[in-house]
Amino acid sequence: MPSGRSSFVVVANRLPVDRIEMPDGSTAWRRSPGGLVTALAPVMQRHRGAWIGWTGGKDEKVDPFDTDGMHLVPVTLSAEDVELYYEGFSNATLWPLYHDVIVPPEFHREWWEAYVAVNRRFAEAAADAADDNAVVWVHDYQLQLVPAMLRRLRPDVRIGFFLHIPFPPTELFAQMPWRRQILDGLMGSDLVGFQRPGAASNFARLARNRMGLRTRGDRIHLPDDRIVRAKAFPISIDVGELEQLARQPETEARAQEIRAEVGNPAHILLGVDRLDYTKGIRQRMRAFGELLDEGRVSVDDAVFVQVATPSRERVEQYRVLRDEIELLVGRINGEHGRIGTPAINYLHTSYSRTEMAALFRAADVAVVTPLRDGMNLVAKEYVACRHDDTGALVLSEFAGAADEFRQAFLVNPHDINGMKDTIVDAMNTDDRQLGRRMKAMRKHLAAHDVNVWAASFLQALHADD
Ligand code: ADQ
Repeated sequence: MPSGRSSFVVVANRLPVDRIEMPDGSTAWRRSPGGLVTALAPVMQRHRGAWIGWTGGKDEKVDPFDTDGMHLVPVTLSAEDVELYYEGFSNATLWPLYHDVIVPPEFHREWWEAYVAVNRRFAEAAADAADDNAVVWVHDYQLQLVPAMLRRLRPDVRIGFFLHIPFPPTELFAQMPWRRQILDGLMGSDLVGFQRPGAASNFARLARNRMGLRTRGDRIHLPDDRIVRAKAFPISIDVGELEQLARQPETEARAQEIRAEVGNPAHILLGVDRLDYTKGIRQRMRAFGELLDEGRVSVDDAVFVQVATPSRERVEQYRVLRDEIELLVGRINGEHGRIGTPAINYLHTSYSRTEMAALFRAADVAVVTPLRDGMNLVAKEYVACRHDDTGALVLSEFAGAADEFRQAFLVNPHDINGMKDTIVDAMNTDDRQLGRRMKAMRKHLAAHDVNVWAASFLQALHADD
């Protein structure tokens, strides 16, 4: 058995740091923004934790290093690994299959082989980093084979797996040529966490129907008497940190400036997404365009701000999507915009947390309309920033967040007419009613931040039943 080092090991596709180039040409690492690392950092610090992940570069060998009280262990990916394992199997096979085949998943044997090889590399790195009887927490769809591979190498460790994206119904999952291997991979875990209860039951149903296993409640019984539990643990954000940022006078000043820059309309509608076909950006733009066509809203009183972060630009479907959205936005602006007042302010860029908080403060209506989404943190970020109980959240019922935010203006993003009516409704609802809804959502969010999420997953992983 390898000599272990950390009693707590996180395994994720990416390390929780971004590379920054220093003026003298050297490289430094800065902690990435985002809730996952914020939630796990204290646990990591308490347990001399190790984090296994990729740096994001190609063919890059970086020695393990320590930062922020975490021991980081980089896994090297070759240019070919990036193309076959990451862009291919992870983002052009698994991502579309798990998101209800909005675009057709591609099945290629050489992508699968690279996925197996890279998963093995991560599992071996985890086996080397884990102390005797350590707890290992594996994250997301890129690493579904790691639990079983790791268990074979290190039967002593306790293994948790969390899937950040949806887990599809059995009829869709069954399309996967390597479905049995993926189920076997996940069954190496002691606990498999999902965003929504429906995903956990999809998984249990597959265990019964495809693997012939007995299930009872959230427990799946394996032939070797081991038990795998499958349960929902809805992820969240660092509510306190974001709310504090939103309360800063500079953030409020910037929010006012943004409002002025878009012409101080009565209503600012906001969309913030990675530019991904799962996010329903096109449907949302169409709905807003038709409202303008029909004269139900006008550029004098409503402006849409759509921030679309560049994403996965080497994957064909993402390039096609970007062209389609930009064509549609151009057409709507050509028909309805005026000099200095476009109907849609479209920004294909990434922003700092401060600018994001200012945008959330500036927006009267957040329009979050994914066709399918594991959770959707943008919905939670908007609610966290509305500390004065103002603002309306239009939210797709196909986002995990819809389970928690029942007081949002819920929509089916495939139903363009329904979405149009709901957007108009959200714009016209009176402040008292909006305040009641926002207060209820904020109360729920305050009691369910990302620390609660991490603690409840780890507690369940430690518990025997
Ligand atoms: P994503 O699909 O990336 O996450 P989401 O949950 O919305 O989706 O998180 C996106 C994050 O990026 C948010 O924190 C948002 O603020 C930030 N972001 C988006 N656009 C930005 C921009 N232009 N500039 C700066 N920041 C921007 C996956 C799953 C989700 C699940 C999360 C966490 O697809 O369903 O909620 O993981 O588990």
